[in-house]
Amino acid sequence: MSTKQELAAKLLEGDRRALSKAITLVESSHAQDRETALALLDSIMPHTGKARRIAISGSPGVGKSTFIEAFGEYLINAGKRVAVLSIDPSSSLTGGSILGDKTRMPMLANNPAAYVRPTPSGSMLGGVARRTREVIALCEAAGYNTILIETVGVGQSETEAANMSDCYLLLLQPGSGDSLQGIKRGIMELADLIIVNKADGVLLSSAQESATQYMRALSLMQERMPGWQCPVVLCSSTEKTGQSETSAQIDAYFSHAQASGAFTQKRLAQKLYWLEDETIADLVDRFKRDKSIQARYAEAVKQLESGRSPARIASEFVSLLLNNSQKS
Ligand SMILES: Nc1nc2c(ncn2[C@@H]2O[C@H](COP(=O)(O)OP(=O)(O)OP(=O)(O)O)[C@@H](O)[C@H]2O)c(=O)[nH]1
Ligand SMILES: [Mg+2]
Repeated sequence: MSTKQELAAKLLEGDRRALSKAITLVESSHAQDRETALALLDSIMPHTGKARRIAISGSPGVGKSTFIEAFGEYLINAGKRVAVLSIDPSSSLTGGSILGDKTRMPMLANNPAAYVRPTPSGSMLGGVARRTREVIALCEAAGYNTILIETVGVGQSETEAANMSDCYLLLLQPGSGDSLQGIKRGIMELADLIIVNKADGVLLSSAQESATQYMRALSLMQERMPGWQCPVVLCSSTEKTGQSETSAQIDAYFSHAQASGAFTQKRLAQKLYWLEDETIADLVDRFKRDKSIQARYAEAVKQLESGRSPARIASEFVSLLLNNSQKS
């Protein structure tokens, strides 16, 4: 694969090696790779956007990876091609949990109809989710029509996942009595579909009880999409029950979103968000890489010590950056 065109052509044929190579390219932190990555994204854009993008969220240990393995298998048996990605703010620091996920998803990791994204190599610049959007586009261009995005269930990754998916699945634990108390209302408000996982064995009756509680709580919340009352589904990812009900609810969700226009609206809003976020992240990258700004840093520290306003120095830095980019 010597040229960009060849890489794009192979990617569009669904070639896995080309997809891996393209992912490595967009995740590269080398400034010189960025232009190639952008050109690749330009050429594949017309072939993106047709997949269902589904976020899978829930607190650590709730069973997200096991759910993805079971549900992914169900989807593949129904003729879908499934790509599995993860948003993990720790991945660039620790080597990532997706390595672990590959062993937790043995069927998907070895199935030709599935692609489990490898651990991002090296540290990624910018926000945690920045490159995941681009990886989604690459997977879609390679013919994956269902994108499952696992999030780690904490903080920023939740909103990032909601910002790049069409449908947000929240996995919850069965729990008796006051199980609702531990769940942040904000997270529940993001959900388009709630799945009570581990509805098996000794946990089955408490799962049923929890489902009733969640439904009651949801009925008091505002609908996230007009006309869509977030359903609650019972599921066992280890016993492989509840996958067809999950799939039926997702189908119903997409039918409703498409018929009402909410789907198109959301996709456009997400593209706008992508544009803004990427503009800011790109500016930050350029700022951090700019040699003349780096050269002025030591001097700036001295100026701060002698009482100069940080706001003034920041404004000078920005002018310098803009002047430099005009020259280049
Ligand atoms: N009984 C039962 N156990 C399950 C089920 N799904 C997952 N588990 C178990 O729960 C544990 C955690 O599962 P994971 O799939 O790794 O959970 P996760 O949410 O991906 O965890 P993190 O990625 O670490 O946040 C494992 O021991 C699974 O075997 C289920 O449906 N029933
Ligand atoms: Mg996991």
